[in-house]
Amino acid sequence: MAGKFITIEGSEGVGKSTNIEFISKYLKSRDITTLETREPGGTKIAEEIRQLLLTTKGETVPEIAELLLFFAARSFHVENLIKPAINQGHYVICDRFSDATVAYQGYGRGFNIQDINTIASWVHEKMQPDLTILLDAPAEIGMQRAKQRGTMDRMESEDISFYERVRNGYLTLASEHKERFVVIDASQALKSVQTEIAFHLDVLLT
Ligand code: T5A
Repeated sequence: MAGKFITIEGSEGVGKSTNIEFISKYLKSRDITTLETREPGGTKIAEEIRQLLLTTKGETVPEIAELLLFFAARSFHVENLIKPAINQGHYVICDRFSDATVAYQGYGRGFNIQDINTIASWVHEKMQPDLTILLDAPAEIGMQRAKQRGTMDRMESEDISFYERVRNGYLTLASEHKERFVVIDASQALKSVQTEIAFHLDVLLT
């Protein structure tokens, strides 16, 4: 039996990594085989592209190069890891996917959303997540949490207005794709966030 594809999205520091761990444990406790992965990254080559994306090496990173590198990494990830794992019956839990490109490079940087959707369709055709959990919180809260956690990478060094556009972009995506998106208030206590996540996982499993 084919598995499922669950993505977790949201701006910086909203709690994606923390909650992927929770989702994985929750599903495993129901005898489901899971695979946790992330974007950019997930395979050897995609992780190398991640390093290129999150640092500058002293060069300007053209926005178009950034956009194409996210999709290049995604192509390796989809073909070498995500598709084979789903076909083997795993529940793949992925920290970000193409919605992140729409939110960050589309709403954040200003690339045309339809152009991004066209590239996405070249990279993964009609493949979409079965469930997308959007952790939503004001940009200041996420940035504050991310700062407390350690040093900031290239993508975490934008003005606050950039992350506000990203947040609004995600909320727009959620309203346009209600069939797969659930929005959870990530500014609440972690326990409340996880109670809501468990509810939506139960819906997916029924
Ligand atoms: N990107 C990515 C694009 O621009 N386009 C794309 O197409 C893709 C795929 C990736 C960067 O690349 C960009 C987006 C990103 O800028 P990343 O490191 O993978 O970078 O992603 P980040 O969002 O930067 O991941 P973070 O690790 O910063 O955030 P998380 O995973 O959302 O947050 P997490 O779980 O590490 O939590 C942060 C802190 O908050 C606490 C945690 O304990 C932790 O200390 N926390 C809470 N505290 C209180 N209450 C809660 N409810 C809490 N939940 C978590």
